[in-house]
Amino acid sequence: MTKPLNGIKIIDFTHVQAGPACTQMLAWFGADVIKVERPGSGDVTRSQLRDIPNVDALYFTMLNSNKRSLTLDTKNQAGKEVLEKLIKVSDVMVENFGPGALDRMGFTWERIQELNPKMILASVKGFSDGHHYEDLKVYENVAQCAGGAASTTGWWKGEHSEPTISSAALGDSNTGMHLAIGILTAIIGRQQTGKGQKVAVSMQDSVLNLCRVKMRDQQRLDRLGYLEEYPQFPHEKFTDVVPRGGNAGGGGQPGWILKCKGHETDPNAYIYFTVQGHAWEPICDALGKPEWKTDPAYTTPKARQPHIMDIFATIENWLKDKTKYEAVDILRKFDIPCAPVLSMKELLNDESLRKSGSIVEVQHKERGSYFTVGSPIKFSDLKPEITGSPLLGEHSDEVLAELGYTKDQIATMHAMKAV
Ligand code: CAO
Repeated sequence: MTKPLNGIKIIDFTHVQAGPACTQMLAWFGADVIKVERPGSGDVTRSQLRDIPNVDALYFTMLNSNKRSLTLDTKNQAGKEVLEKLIKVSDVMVENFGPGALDRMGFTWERIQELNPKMILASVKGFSDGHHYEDLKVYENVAQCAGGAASTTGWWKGEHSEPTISSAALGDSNTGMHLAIGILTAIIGRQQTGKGQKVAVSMQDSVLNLCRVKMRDQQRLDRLGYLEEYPQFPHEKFTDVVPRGGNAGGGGQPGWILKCKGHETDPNAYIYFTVQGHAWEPICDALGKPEWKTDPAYTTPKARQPHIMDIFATIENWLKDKTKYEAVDILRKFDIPCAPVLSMKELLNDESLRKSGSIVEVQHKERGSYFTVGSPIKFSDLKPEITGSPLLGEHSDEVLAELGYTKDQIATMHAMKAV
């Protein structure tokens, strides 16, 4: 099957998670992604958090499927020449090195344009160019703190009321997804102008883009002095900054995580329950509380908010003899927005996710089979086929031959440790 990005050649000069997540997605959609890695060691995630000795870690395999691997020492003259040749024949170069690393290697944006004016250079950095922290190296959790997620996530009182990190990769994979949108936009732009351009995404900006409802709330708080949908309202005092809202999160509808049968022994025996305004009557019906439909203390969101935690406690009481699955099966009949809290084990074994291709089993030359995420984007005319990640340097000779190097020249480069 031809894929929409067939014919797009990408130099994948990325490592860890943010950059690799971006290029992996483009590879799923048909791009020829050549991962350029340092000879001998490669992407640091190959050896991080290994579960099998001397075999590429899942950290690597789950971010680098559908790619080819070329080892290249780009600080060595022969290695630099290979990269130059590759730049001349490629469409996109993606990198997420520390600030200035590409320039220090000799591949400034000016030099790249000289080599190939059609080249799209896509970069991830912790902070945007010109930002007062532009020199900082950044990992996931640092970005979550810098982008507003940590200050607005977690509990606002009690023993664990400090800013909190989400396990979702808001800084890494999320930035990679933003970069993928930027690259595709630049490819379409190039069809109009014939010219490449530089696409830059910062991790701070990408986190902030996902935290926009909290920026909304800051401005509402500045004006009003309170936030009516937060659990602090109306009994507690607001300060001048958006507070952490516990499990209310950022939604406009009051909601909470509620205990179900078995929560004493199962850490995930919970559902998320949303009290959506117009679903109030069905909620009363589902809970067997028809009197709430006419009681003025319950009929409007404003009337419910002062005792919303008591309402959640009543719902928890209703849930105590139901598993999370039983509860959702009842509530779904009443059109109430809710879901079970699912563990990674449950997700890995979820038949629907396997069927839709959101979780796939792939083969790896040394590891055997493993599970990885498939495309979360579904198309009517494209079915991405997910393949195992490449071994370090698996495609070096193949890529060098495509660039016109002879067998002898390739052997010399190996001897010089340039590849
Ligand atoms: N051949 C030769 N040298 C290579 C090479 C290759 N194939 N690949 C990388 N290098 C060199 C770089 O040129 C750089 O050298 P100098 O510092 O001497 O110029 C060196 O390796 C280290 O690169 P780095 O700064 O990117 O690596 P680090 O481990 O110190 O930092 C990270 C890692 C992620 C903090 C940093 O890359 C970063 O801030 N990146 C931008 C933000 C980002 O993407 N972070 C998220 C990563 S996902 O969690």
